[in-house]
Amino acid sequence: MKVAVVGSTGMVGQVMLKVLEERNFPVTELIPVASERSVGKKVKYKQEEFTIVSMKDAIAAKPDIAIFSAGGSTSLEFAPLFAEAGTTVIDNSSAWRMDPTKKLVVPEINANVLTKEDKIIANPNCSTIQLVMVLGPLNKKYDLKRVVVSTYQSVTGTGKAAVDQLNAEIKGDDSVAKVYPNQIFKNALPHCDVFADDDYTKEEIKLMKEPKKILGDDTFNLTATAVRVPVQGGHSESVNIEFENEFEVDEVRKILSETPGVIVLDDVKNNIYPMPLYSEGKDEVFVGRIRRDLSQPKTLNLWIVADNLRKGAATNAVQIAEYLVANNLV
Ligand code: 11C
Repeated sequence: MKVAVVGSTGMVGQVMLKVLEERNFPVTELIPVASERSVGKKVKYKQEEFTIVSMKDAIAAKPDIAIFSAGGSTSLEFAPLFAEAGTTVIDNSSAWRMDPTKKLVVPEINANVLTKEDKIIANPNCSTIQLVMVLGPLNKKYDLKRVVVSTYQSVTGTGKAAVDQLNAEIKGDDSVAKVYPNQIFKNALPHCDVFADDDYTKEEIKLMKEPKKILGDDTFNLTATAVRVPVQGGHSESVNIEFENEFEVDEVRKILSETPGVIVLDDVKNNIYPMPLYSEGKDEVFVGRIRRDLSQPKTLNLWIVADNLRKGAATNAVQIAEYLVANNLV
C-alpha cells in the first residue's frame, strides 16, 4: 500500500507513523505530508528518514490510503481532492463525522458498514471512541436508555502547545503562549474546545452526537460534561448508564472482558482500576469501577480510560486501514 500521512509532524501524526510501524502495516511507499513550512524536512519511519512533501505532490502520487490528522479546514479542502484521485481517506478531524454521506467508524463496533465506495471515512473524536467501545457491547445485551458521561481529558488532546503550557506552568515559566484561557496546572477546566450557543462545548456536543451514529441507534439519551485536567497519559471518563433491561454486574464484567480491544481492570480490594498514567502508549481501552448505581434501578456506574493519541486517534485510524486492506475495500 502507498500510504500518505497528512499532518505527519503533529502529535497525532507522529503517533500514526509509530503505530503503522508497530503494527507492521503493509506500507510499500510512505508519503509524509505537512504544512508548506515543513515541506523538505524529514520524518522518521522504521529507522529511515522520509522527506515531507506538499499536499499537491502527495495527491499527484495517488496513494492508496491517506490518513489525515491536520485539522478540520485542511480535511474539508484536501480530502475530496485525494478522493477524486482514487485515494481512500481516513480522516481524524471533525470535518466529516456527522456528514450523513460519510461513515464514522470504530472497527470493533461497526467496521461492517464500510464498503469500497467509501472514499472519505471519518475517525471519531477520542473521547467518543473509548466510550463506544464500552457502550457498544452493553447496548447489544441490555439496550441503552440514558448515558451521563463526565470526562477528565489529557492536555495531549489539545496538542503540543497545551503540553508546553502545562510544563511551563509546572516550572513557573510565564513566557510560553497560553492555549487555555486559565491555568491548567493544579486545576481542572470544565472547558474542552470552544463553547457553542447552547452553553455546551464542542467536545460535549461531539460526545453527545457521535456515539449514536457509530452504534446506529438514536433511541437513547446521552449528556456530557467535558473537563480538561493536568494529565498527559490519556482521557478518563466517569459514565452512568441506565438500561432498558436488568443486568448483573458480574455479567457486565464478563461481556466487557470478552470484548476485543477492552481490558477490565477492576479489583478495588487491591486498588486496581484504570488510570491515565498507565494507559499511555497502549492501544486498548481500560474499564473498571464497575458497580451498580444504588440510586435507581437498571443503572450502572463505570470508569473508562484510554490513550487519546492511540486508540482515541492513531490506532483507530490504522485499524480502519487494516480492515480496508483485509477486506479488499481499497
Ligand atoms: C480533546 N477530543 O481532547 C479532543 C481532541 O475532534 O478530534 C480531538 C478533537 C477531535 O480536546
